[in-house]
Amino acid sequence: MESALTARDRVGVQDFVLLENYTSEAAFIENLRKRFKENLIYTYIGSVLVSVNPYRELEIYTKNHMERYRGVNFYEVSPHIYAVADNSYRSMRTERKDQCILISGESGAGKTEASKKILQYYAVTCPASEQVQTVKDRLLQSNPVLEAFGNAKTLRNDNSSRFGKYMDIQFDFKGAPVGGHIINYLLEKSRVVHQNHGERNFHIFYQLIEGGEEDLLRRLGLERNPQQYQYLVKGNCPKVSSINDRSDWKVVRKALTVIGFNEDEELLNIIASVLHLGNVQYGGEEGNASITSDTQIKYLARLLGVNGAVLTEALTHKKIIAKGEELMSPLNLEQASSARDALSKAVYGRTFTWLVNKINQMLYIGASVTAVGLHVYIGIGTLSEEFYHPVFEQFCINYCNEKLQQLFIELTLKSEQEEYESEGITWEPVQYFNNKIICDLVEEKFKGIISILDEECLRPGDASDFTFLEKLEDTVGGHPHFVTHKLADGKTRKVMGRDEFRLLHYAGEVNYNVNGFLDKNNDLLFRNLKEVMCMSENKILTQCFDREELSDKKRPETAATQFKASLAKLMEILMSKEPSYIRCIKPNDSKQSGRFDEVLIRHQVKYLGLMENLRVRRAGFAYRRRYEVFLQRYKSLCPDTWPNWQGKLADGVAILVKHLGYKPEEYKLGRSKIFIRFPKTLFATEDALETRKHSLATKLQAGWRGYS
Ligand code: AD9
Ligand code: MG
Repeated sequence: MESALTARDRVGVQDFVLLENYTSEAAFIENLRKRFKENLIYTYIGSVLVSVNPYRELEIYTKNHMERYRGVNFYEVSPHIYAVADNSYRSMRTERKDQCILISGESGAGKTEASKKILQYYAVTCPASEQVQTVKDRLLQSNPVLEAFGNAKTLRNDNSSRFGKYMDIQFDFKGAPVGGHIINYLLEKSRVVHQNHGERNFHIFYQLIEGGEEDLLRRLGLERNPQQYQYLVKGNCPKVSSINDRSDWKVVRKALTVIGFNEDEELLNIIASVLHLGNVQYGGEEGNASITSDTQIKYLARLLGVNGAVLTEALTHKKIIAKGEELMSPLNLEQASSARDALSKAVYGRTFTWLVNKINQMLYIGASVTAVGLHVYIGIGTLSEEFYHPVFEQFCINYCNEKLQQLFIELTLKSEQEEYESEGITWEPVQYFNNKIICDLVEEKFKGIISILDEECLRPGDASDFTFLEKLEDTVGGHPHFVTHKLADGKTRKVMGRDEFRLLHYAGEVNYNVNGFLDKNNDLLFRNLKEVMCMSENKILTQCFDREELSDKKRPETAATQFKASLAKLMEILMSKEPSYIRCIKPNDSKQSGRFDEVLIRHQVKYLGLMENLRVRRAGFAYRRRYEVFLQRYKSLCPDTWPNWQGKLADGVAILVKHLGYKPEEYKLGRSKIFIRFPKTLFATEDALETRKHSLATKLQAGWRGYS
């Protein structure tokens, strides 16, 4: 097939493996920059897609573009996310093997947008029947709903996903999407009660206040002014220029209908309750908190379907069981506020999980249908620490990134090795940094950071964030990837705080402040607050707060341990699939189009492990292509293979490369592919092709018709 590439598509190299100076980071970044200036935001590293956020709408996502990428090979058209989507889809259909697409990158790099483009591609290009159309619609509509409840405006991204997401789409034997499933990870619940300056709470609160109909707001007891709500004023940022809360509200309402929701009323009651809870104020004596006004309690009692007096008591007292007897012990002001906030976080967090489960029920296809799956995992967050001190959540996120990097290393190396083996080519081992040592430091049983944290969380008595830090120093102090202010000779490292520890991640160093680690890991909700919620008449909350939880004598698992377990499960799922990768890069911190901030980009290239990836990919052969594709493209350069080679493909390629003057050390012939070691060999062949085309065109212009 003739190449559909234009001269503009060829700015720089469209696959980094073709970079002459492939170990040079400067050359790598220069290639990205050149292409970015031409709005060529996509570039490959072999089969990995690197994407730079353009921060402007490009005309590259039209239906025509979708058509252009259907059924074509990577090299025939310019790099595009549709090529990745199409390739995974085709491999799934032809090889009947589960695929997964892993999308990673820092906050604002374009992960969510990338996943939407993939979904849209399938929605448009996959076959559909009426029933399938419903699944497609629901899949597409699950996005605005999840974004309303799980996304928020942060300093880095006006629409930042504050949770990790794993989405699974199932296809039937005809290749039509017939079902789906979503798993959510690590919602940033603390945002419900606190936001940094310039940031907002989750979108849904503002959408409801700005867009909610008059009657609805009256019923919920809400005012049309976000500034009235304690949970919405912390970041001092009620409006965002790129967001229209009012029209988004309409979109979300419609999406809920398409998905097939009928618990709207209960859901909105919960959202309003969280706002009312935030306005519950405490007064009274220092050691004995009382609620200053019962306005909120009245609304809460009605909206949550609980008894107001019982709720009031639970918000000001703690139930303790001493010698088999239940006692109510009063809370002081600080304890009461944090009990209230814990309740808000629990209610919101569990409602979010309920929402995901509800969407899953609507996407469920029934166990009887056999289907192959395509999975999209969208990684969470970032390693950087420019804007705030990394805390517990960041620790979890970076741990997740370490695990994903490990998966990436294992799978990339594995697939390289497998390809060489299946092609009958000798495997050449590649040196690389294996970050397993860091994963172990975090997750190892008994000795890892999570185990030590859990131990401190369970220890009664004087356990605190500081004793946790001390234990860390005692246990992992000598680990090559762990650092604190203490030096081996007993002196102090001045650049580090006494409440911090530093981890040397594969991508760079991060200092974590231990403040709040124990509380967040415990994620405790006082028993009497749980009891109140278990008595709720709100249909959603009865599913979120299970009475069994109260009778369970065992301590609930800590947040970090739960996360570790869900990550392990995720890794297991991903390991069994054929992976594709999309690595997203954010070009600048000001969300501007056209600005290429080299320092920021270099940092991301490093922590995404792109140079390492390129090195692995190039360690053996820069370039490989199936015989038929290679022959088709270059056969005109050799009289023996032109116009049609009749013999075996491998023989044709052997004759062709001999004619082109390839030296034996420059290439190898496998079972179905040719492997070329250096890009310059291929470039020379490409040049020969160009020259030939050019001379042919000149001859044609001169009226010469014959050709031999
Ligand atoms: V976060 O970790 O959830 O905070 P993401 O998901 O990586 O982050 P997102 O996809 O939300 O980032 O992209 C941020 C913004 O960049 C979007 O709201 C768009 O305005 C912009 N963006 C991202 N990708 C594209 C694109 N392909 N074309 C145009 C884009 N704009
Ligand atoms: Mg996102």
